[in-house]
Parts: sequence; C-alpha cells; structure tokens
Amino acid sequence: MSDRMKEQLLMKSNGSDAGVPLKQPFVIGVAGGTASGKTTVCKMIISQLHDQRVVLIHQDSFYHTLSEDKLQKVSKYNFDHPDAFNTELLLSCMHKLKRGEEVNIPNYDFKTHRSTESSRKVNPSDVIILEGILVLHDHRVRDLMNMKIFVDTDSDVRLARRIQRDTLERGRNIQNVLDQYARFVKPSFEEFILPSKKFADIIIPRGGDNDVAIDLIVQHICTKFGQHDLCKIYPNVFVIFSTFQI
Ligand code: UZR
Ligand code: MG
Repeated sequence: MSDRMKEQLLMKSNGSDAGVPLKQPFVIGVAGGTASGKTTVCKMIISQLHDQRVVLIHQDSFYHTLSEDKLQKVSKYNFDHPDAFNTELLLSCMHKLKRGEEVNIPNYDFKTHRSTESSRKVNPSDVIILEGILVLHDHRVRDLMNMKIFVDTDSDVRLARRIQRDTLERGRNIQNVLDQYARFVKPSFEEFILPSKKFADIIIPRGGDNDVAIDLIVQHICTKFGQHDLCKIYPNVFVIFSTFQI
C-alpha cells in the first residue's frame, strides 16, 4: 500500500467535523469454512475499491481468551462453535463503527489462545468488511450487513490449506491438526457454517480464484456509492484519498 493511498488528504473543509460520515457505512459480511479463502476474497475486494475508505474486521479477533483451566485441556476445546466468540463485543464494535465512531479491536494470539494486551484502533470508514467462519450465523450480526457473501471452497482443498497454515503459522503438528479437524472443525462446519450459507446474497465458488465474482461484487459496491457519491457522504470535505487499514 503506497503512502499516498494511506494518506487521507483533506483539500477543503467548509466547517467543523470534516470527515465524519453522515450516512451509515456499507457493511459486507464474508463467511465460509476454515481456509476457504475468505481473507483473500476480502483483500481482492479492498484492492479494487480505490475510491472508498475500507476497513477489514476479523471475527477471529473476538475469540474468548481461554482460562487456565481450558488451556490445560485445549485439545478438547471447540474453537469452531459459536460460543467460542465474544459476539456481544463484536456487535458493540460493529454498532460503533456503523455510527461513525472509532473502536478498539482486540488482538487474538492463535499460539497462546489469548487476546494480547494491545488492541487495534480502527477509524470509521465508508465500507466495513467483516470476515469469519460464523459471521452469518447470528441474526444480530447478519442484520448489520448490507451484503452477505459465502465463500464456497471444496473441503479437501480447505483441509490441505489448513494443514499448511496451522503447521507453518500457528505452531501445530499435523496429527494435532487432523485430530482437531475430525473432532471439531468438520462437525461444526456441518452444523453451523454450512447452514448459514442460505443467508448469503452471493455465493463465491473457489474463493480467491474467482476473479469474475470479485469484479461483480466491486461493481455493485461502486454502483451503491455512485448513487450518493463521497462528497454527499462527507459533505464538508472536497476530496478524500482512500485510507486503508489492513
Ligand atoms: P479461519 N482456531 C485455532 O486453530 N486456534 C485458536 O486459538 C482459535 C481458532 C481455528 C478454529 C477455526 N479452529 O477453525 C479457525 N480450530 O481458527 C478459523 N480448531 O479461522 O477462518 O481463518 O480458518
Ligand atoms: Mg482467516
């Protein structure tokens, strides 16, 4: 991301509170099984949205910190169950962002299964993308969304990617990944994630490999913003260059 793109340049302001959004941001939810390519799809959408300020929120950031007791028996903990997430906190952060307020998003450490001391400050944006395995599960989270996407990638492709990712990036061994997959990941996919597909407006086969789907989604978002361009959303700001926060 170039410095120029990161820089928010306010060339003319005719009053106070320049840059404070008056209309609600456009919220996109991106769900799908583990390692389906959700993050890749989000990054592809973001890279094509040149004229809007976009922020990417990960449902993973809202995992509950494991207590000492649960840490002792971590192999028996189901990280793929809706109760593993602090959905109340996620909702409160999303509501604030929709109201145009800045928020602090927790940082979750997959190696220690804890939220770290530091959090990530996120500014209000034109487009908010929320991605995660279960973002279409809870109706209160779904109700915040203007566009719901489900990334549909074959299970064998996802498992292969998951093994690679967990062994390389999350400090696990293969046996451990396969055990967890059979015990929790696959059953929860079938019980909670796959049924949430019916709530999607758009289903993307093959995830990040599907350039046509990404183009169509970006076109739709641009059409929405074309109807009320940035100067109407930020009436006291003349020109705003994009600010990305990923
Ligand atoms: P994505 N997960 C972990 O492996 N460790 C944690 O501490 C927290 C979560 C996994 C979780 C889920 N399941 O399948 C995956 N397990 O992260 C979701 N087991 O992340 O959508 O990026 O695959
Ligand atoms: Mg992910």
